[in-house]
Amino acid sequence: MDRATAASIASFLISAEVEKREVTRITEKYPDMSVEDAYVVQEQLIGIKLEEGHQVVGPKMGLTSQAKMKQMNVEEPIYGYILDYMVVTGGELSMSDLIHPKVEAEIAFILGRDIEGPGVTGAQVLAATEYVIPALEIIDSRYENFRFTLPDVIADNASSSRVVFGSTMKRPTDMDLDLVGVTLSINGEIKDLGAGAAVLGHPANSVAMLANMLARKGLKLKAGQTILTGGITGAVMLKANDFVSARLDGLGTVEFRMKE
Ligand code: OOG
Ligand code: MG
Repeated sequence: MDRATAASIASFLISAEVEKREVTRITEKYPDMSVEDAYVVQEQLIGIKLEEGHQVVGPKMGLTSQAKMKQMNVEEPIYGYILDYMVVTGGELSMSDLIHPKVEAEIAFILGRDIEGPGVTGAQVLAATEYVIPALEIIDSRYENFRFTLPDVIADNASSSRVVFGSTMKRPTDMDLDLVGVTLSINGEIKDLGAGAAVLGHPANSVAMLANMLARKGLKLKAGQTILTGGITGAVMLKANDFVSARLDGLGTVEFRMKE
């Protein structure tokens, strides 16, 4: 796929996001788009966002648990980027700003030092991490019914849309992140649950994999970045007036309200 085609696909996906409408998946028109092509589209998409004045909060991992891979019918983890305008403050989101949002509970890592692959291990990630915090990620695939192939979802910046961070900050070495139990509730009813180990055995392994994937492009994780490690629970569909709350053992609660 040439750069011009990649750039036009990136603009198309951004317009779907901005106009809040679902589009047909890219691989319908470009069945040969590879995973590698899709990351070129994603790179162009992020490039456009940066030109518009947005900033990267950090890269994120997606499809890192069996629950998520099964739910979305894909077989390997992917990465995308969280940008500054996606971070929700004030505990409220509007349904009218989004297409067909879903929510998932995650653990986020705030890096104290750069991490550069290849060959990064989970232990190295823990040593380079300043804090871990709880997060609710709101994903909003630009594709009809969240139906996509691996290249489609990569091109679409891994369905990134919004994120709510909790306020509990813990040193990652002060807890067993694989054993952190998580419940995801909507309007007081538990919709899904899991443990940190759902994410590649340990959420630090997700950050390590991310560093190693970025290394293939000559990129690294940077001190100060906040990194989402991937949904521990499956993603749950949202509707107006939902009150969403996740509890993570030792990491407190993170919540938000979905307005009309
Ligand atoms: C892709 C987004 C994946 C995660 O945590 O697994 C993701 C999707 O399911 O639409 O953010
Ligand atoms: Mg996610």
